[in-house]
Amino acid sequence: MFRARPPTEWSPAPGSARVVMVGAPYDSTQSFRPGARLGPSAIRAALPNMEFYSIELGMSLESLSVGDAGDLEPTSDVLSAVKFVEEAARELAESGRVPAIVGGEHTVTLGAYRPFCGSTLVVLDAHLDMRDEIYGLRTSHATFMRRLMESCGARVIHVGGRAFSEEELSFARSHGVSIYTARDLEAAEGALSGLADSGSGVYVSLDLDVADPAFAPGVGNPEPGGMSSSELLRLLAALDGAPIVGFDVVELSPPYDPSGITSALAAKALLLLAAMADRGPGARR
Ligand SMILES: [Mn+2]
Repeated sequence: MFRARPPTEWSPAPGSARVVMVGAPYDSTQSFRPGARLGPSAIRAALPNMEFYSIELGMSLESLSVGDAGDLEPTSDVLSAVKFVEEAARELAESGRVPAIVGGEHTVTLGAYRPFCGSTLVVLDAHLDMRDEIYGLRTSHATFMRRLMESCGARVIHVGGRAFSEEELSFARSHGVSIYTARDLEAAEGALSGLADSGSGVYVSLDLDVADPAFAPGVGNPEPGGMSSSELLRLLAALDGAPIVGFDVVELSPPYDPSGITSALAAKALLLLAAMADRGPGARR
């Protein structure tokens, strides 16, 4: 059993739920604005205050059961953080659950996705995070996608991007990443919608900075020119019916979210993803 702090009270015990959230309170490689380690607490504070109805799915989510396994053991060592997340995700997957990893910086996806190597990886993010190295680190929030693709050979669909370096673009192109930028949301919706018919599992990684900073100011690396919260929820809902095997919601930085709008968006997105994962494939509205 992975080591975690005691769960909070908002949801049923992990015992009965198919989707189980795990807090990954790490941000030690953050290069700009720290604070993502406080993300899990902020999402937990927002969750019970959200209305449990989804206009995107056209259904009430009141019967949705999401377990909460608490937060993983704290560490400032990035490789340990990735390992802790991988252990938790693997254990949940092996017991037939859908892990919902709540970050924490985006690096946690490196561990969260590993049990699902071979699944289609849908990443919603302003950034590619495919540098080979940054500030002397080979495993960081800005390089983890490259490490992931090197070790897992994932089929990646990248949505909402708008901040790329030449190095990253060249790596992405040579590795067959499907890129739908912040200007290509309609095409992205079609691609995500098509995953309902995919045979393999789908893992979804949501970096909240994919939304415009006007809608999600509380992130580590805000990047103007992103989608609205409404557009984000609509895009996520295009995954309804896809075989979602796991997902994460990352980069929420509560110190930069004084009004709480970013944590509200994070909680809403988490509920939507959990509802679709809980319904499973073939449940399209
Ligand atoms: Mn990002």
